[in-house]
Amino acid sequence: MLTSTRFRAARVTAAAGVVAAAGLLAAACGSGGADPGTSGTDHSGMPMTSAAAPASKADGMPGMDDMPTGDGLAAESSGFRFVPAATSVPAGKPASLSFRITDAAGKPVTAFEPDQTKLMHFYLIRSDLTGFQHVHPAMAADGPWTAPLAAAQPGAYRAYASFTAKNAAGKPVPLVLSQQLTVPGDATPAPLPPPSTTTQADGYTLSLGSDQLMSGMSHELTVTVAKDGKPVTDLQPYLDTYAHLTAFHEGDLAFAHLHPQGTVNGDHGGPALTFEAMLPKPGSYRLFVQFQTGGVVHTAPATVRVS
Ligand SMILES: [Cu+2]
Repeated sequence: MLTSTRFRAARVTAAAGVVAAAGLLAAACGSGGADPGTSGTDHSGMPMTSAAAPASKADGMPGMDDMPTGDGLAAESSGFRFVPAATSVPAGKPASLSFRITDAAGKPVTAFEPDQTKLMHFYLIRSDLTGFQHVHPAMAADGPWTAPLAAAQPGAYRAYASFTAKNAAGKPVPLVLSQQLTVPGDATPAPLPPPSTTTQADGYTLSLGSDQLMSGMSHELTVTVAKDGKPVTDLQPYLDTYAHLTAFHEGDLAFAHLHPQGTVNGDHGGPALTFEAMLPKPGSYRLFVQFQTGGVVHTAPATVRVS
């Protein structure tokens, strides 16, 4: 565990920028546990897997072969680059982050295809796997996107843009790209909660299938939703599914998006939701299960261990 004193050594300011933060955090690396240290390190990438690209699109998808990274840690892939307009957002109040997706020529991309009903999915996670946000930015006609962010606590974050852009040949290219983002101030790290097969959100209890997950292998992961001890059967469609599941790998913040199986049919989802889980590397992941009832989106976090 990292002490708060050591973590404060990583106090970051907008002026210091993410480069300094990365160095300090990397220097604090190696103490294991919930150490947020390696979040600043860059990654050379993993083979493309269905965990980071929409599985439904990966099937027979032209152009998938040349995708160099599948863990969402690269800022650039297949000629597309995620370019935030700022490296920090202020702490403790709602903020917006502007960014562009640029092509190989550095020009803003404006041709996108919807995935799960949205042209752009944007995620934020702090290095200790807290502070999760999932929002849907709006694009101006000439390319810039604006992500509306809720108030964030200080710390070193990673911001992910998940989208399907059309390349010069008009072919859709599904990508997850990310960059570091700083929220200035004294950061207090939270230890990663231990693995658990149950979690709560807004009065709902979610039970996770207890099968041992193994890295690099596809598993069925079942999440069962109950309220007051009774199975829930009134889940509403959310982004064309009954649940949306995002996962982040402890340490490097590698990204994985797990896809629910089955189709949506009215406000009758639940109680069991089945995902195709393909988590590319061993270690701990923090999962964020999002589902909707009564017009409200609920977010339930859980830690899972992958061997
Ligand atoms: Cu989304």
